[in-house]
Amino acid sequence: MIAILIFGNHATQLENLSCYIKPKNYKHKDIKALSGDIMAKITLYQYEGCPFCAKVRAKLEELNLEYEKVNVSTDGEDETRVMIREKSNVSTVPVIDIDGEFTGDSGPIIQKLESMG
Ligand SMILES: N[C@@H](CCC(=O)N[C@@H](CS)C(=O)NCC(=O)O)C(=O)O
Repeated sequence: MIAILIFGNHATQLENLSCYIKPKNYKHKDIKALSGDIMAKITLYQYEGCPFCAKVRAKLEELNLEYEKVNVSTDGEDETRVMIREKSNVSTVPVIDIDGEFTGDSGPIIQKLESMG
């Protein structure tokens, strides 16, 4: 059994130790957050009522990943729609941007998120 006392700056040392202390059922995200790493920036381009988008939102929440939602226009010629189509090569929503890497289609998006969890 190891007892750790935290006084002031010693909290930082504890954060560093988090690389080695992996509690049961830890999530990679928790360890990254504890160790002070920068989390991936995730933006989901979606329609609120789209079932494929709902599947992706559910996965993001299940994995406890923070993300920003952008509700896009139904107009395929809208500026944001054109941008996500060009970057993902997919003309439907959902499209996800993970640190500048765009992925479309709920199946591949979910696979990608699971690989990060
Ligand atoms: N196979 C795609 C299907 C996605 C899809 O059909 N999305 C609809 C909205 S629910 C869409 O974007 N339709 C074209 C449009 O509204 O411009 C996926 O799983 O993500």
